[in-house]
Amino acid sequence: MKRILTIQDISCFGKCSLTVALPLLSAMGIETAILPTALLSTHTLFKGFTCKDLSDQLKPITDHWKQEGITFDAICTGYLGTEEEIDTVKGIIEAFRNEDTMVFVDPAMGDNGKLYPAFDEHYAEKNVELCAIADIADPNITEASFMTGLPYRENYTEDYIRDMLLALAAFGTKTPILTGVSLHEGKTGAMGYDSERKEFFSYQNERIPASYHGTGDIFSSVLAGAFVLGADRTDALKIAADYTALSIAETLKNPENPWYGVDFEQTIPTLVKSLEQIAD
Ligand code: PXL
Repeated sequence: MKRILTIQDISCFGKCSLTVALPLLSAMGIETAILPTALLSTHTLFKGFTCKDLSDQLKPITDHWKQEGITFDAICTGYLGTEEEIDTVKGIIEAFRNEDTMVFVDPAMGDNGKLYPAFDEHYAEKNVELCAIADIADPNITEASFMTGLPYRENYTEDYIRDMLLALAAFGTKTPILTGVSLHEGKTGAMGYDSERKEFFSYQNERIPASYHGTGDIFSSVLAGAFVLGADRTDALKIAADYTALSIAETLKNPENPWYGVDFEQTIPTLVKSLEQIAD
């Protein structure tokens, strides 16, 4: 069985980060270790959330794992709290990485042209260092714009997305993947750039007119899981984008409290079935 380590906060209510990554990766048949970076009452778009920083726990926990000889096929990072924490997480990646470890970075820090309330531009710049050591980094256009300095646009051409991917690859990311990319009217999806083969790739599905918190976390977890299970980039993108869209459609059926997060639970059987398309 493959084994993944996922490093991000645990928001006790309001499905995102670890409460999304752990169930999804487990459902995909991947052993999942978690490293919670902070403990929040809810995600940060609720008013009055509590937050207990757990940064001082990261080194003792991972030192213990080292002593136990624990290894990972992949390491994924998501929402982190502070610039110092990014340094700690970089150290953990270096300590556990070997030539076969896949490193996935989702520099979760903003959406719709704005950073989340806990972050500023320095924090965004610091994320470049994390993306630089990633095999795959999957920011949305907002996050990529804050990291690359390219302007944030809601209406754009494919060339704008290509330029952004090349700017991300210039940081050192092997395969940057931009999420929330609409290349055709009424469609949305993702576009990536394989910097070793110098090839762009993309996947688009129907755009569902709704946007929820935690959608990026769903996409990132499933994408990482699919790659770890051996999917090629085309299949991984399709599996992650289709499952994200399906979960959004499911959430639309229940219009109350949309900020509670995406109703991904009911659609897990479809996710598991979709893994059959990964060639042996
Ligand atoms: O979904 C990203 C995310 C994760 N964790 C926390 C958040 C957010 C987005 O706001 O606040 C705590």
